[in-house]
Amino acid sequence: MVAKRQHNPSGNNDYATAIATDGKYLYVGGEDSSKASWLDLFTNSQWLLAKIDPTDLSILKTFTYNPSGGSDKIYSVGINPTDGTIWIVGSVDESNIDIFRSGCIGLLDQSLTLIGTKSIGALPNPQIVFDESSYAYVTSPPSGVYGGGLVKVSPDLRIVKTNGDVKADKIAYGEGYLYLAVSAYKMVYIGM
Ligand SMILES: [Ca+2]
Ligand SMILES: [Ca+2]
Repeated sequence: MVAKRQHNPSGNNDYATAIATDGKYLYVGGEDSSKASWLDLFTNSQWLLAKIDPTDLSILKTFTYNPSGGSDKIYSVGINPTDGTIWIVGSVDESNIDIFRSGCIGLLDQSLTLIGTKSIGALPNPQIVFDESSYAYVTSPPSGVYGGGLVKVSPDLRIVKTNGDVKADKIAYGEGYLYLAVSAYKMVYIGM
């Protein structure tokens, strides 16, 4: 290992769950529990994105977003190849009941100023990829007893197409095709 940098925003559990680069900086996304307290049983976490200098791993800037009073986290970070905007996708867990979690996109400029957000419905574990026209594709595997799917989003944050039949854990794009990695799920019925 050449270098290491730790960032510990709270005394509770914090997670780094996503990383991307625009060729100049690193962007690491995750979950920051600094908003949580014993009053809400440590469930009020928020999205955290850190902009990092790759030469010394120093943290240049951080961005937090707390869309609900529940557990919220970034699952994936993508860089728009055309304009360099930073797209963070993650979960919103208003109820703290797993099956009701939803997904959201946050769109930021390179100084980590929030340009806009877009709810993507029941896609709580979203992963993002771009095509060469800078359209984003966001997919999520099934969660709980429902959820998951695929949405195509325009560079100005409009949902242009949805496909509820495609539910994937990870996604890649190349030469006009989307490539999806999917786990096999098995429903477990207790007491039946
Ligand atoms: Ca911590
Ligand atoms: Ca929260």
